[in-house]
Amino acid sequence: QSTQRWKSQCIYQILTDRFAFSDEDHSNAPSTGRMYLGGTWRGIARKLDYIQALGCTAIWISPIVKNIEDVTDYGQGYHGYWAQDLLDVNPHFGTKQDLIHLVKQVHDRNMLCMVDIVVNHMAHAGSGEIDYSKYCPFNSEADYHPRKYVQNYDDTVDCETGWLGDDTVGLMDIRTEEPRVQKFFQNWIRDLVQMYHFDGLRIDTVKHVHREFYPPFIEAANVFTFGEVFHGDPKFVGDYLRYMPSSINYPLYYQIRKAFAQLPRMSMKEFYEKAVLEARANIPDTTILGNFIENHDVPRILNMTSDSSLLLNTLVTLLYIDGIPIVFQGQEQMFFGGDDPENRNALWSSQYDTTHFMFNVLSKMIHVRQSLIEKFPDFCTTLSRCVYLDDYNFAFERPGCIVCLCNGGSNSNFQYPVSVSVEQGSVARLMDIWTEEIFEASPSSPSTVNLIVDAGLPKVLVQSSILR
Ligand code: ABC
Ligand code: CA
Repeated sequence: QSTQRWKSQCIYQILTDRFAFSDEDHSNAPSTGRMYLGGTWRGIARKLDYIQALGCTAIWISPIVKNIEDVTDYGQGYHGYWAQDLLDVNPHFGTKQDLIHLVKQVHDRNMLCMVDIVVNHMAHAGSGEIDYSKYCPFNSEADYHPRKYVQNYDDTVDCETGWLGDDTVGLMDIRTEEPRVQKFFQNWIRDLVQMYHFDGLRIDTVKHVHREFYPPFIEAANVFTFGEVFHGDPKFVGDYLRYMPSSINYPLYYQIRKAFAQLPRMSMKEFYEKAVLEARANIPDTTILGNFIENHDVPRILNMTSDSSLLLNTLVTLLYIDGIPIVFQGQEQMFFGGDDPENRNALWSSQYDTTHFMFNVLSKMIHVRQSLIEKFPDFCTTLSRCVYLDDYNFAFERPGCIVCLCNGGSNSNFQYPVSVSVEQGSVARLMDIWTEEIFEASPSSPSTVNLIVDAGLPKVLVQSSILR
């Protein structure tokens, strides 16, 4: 039932160092770069109103363990992925008490908390000799694979036993195939989840640990889990889903990029074939995947296209297509940074503006989604059904709504008929969530409404009772 509950969430991805300060906002404080900037767990707890105003019901926070303190050419471990001590927390983010307090605050609001974790590696700055004694618990050379950087991500052995990173920061690859190491991790995750009462995990670098590691690990964690399988091929990702409940949806991400954000844009017919049909053919349940259009590893959408219609279409896709939507902090303030670290700018620079146009657009879409889930309990488990498709338009139905996507851009206009299934005995009244225009379908079934797509904008039409 934990999985069922996760399916109905809208997750907000937080970079703990770059979300909020403990005590008050300093909108002019530094907000870019590769050094710690000062965000904390208390800061997150203080800003839960903001996240709830947006409509998100769960948060995903950065890895919590103590990282190496070195200042490297890639800066500091502000993101949390450069572990040194798995049994201690990152002092830059706060104390154990602060973290317990945060999760409690989250639960008091009936929200969920997912924690990011890394089992693949610890980190070492530079190419020099390694002082193993400073690592916990893996404090001997024998705990790691020999230093040899991953060359070929498509070679399983290289990918699983090689080191990520380079001579600036080497990610010391732990011998996760050894039973004693696995035993440690199983106890570690059980204790960690119990101590802080986390509701879910996001497992980092999934491709870099052999698959058999995961089932007993996830069983010990005993909470819902997304794996970060960084790969665009649904077949590749689907294979991992035999070992873990869910994955971050990179296959969908790449198709969204190709259809809306990169030139030449692929047709919506191809989008439907790849993002919907091919995904379903390879992934047992696409409604369980973690959908995103931005995260801390990829450029933001506005970095790839400046067309606001296309941007809005990606957001509508994120929120209404099969799967669990994940909003990355800053999306609601129209951040536009490119590759890391530009995509990781701190949110305080936005002054947490809840009157921002995009904050309100997103908030509306997220709240409508939540209302649909309340009214139609099968919303989250029902696959979208295509009701119209051409080169530039793809419309689909999910319980209580019809969603129209268009990738013609803001200079395009279209008109097309969509047949609406009319509930027995009643007349379907569909309302556009933006214009509140009503589309009435007559009881003769199937009946058709004529849709006008203005300026390439997406449409969300819901049963009118949803908006009341
Ligand atoms: C630092 C600097 C960077 C610098 C880098 C060398 O070092 O910040 O500017 O370029 C953490 C930090 C990073 C840091 C790294 C390394 O550590 O956040 O700032 O980069 O020190 C996860 C996390 C990520 C985290 C780590 C490490 C792992 O989300 O934030 O990084 O704990 C690979 C891994 C993946 C990892 C990702 C960053 O790198 O598999 O787990 N993410 C291909 C490969 C992927 C590869 C990806 C990106 O490129 O297949 O395995 O991800 O390098 C599609 C294909 C895909 C393909 C893409 C590009 O094209 O289908 O397979 O992905 O079509
Ligand atoms: Ca490994």
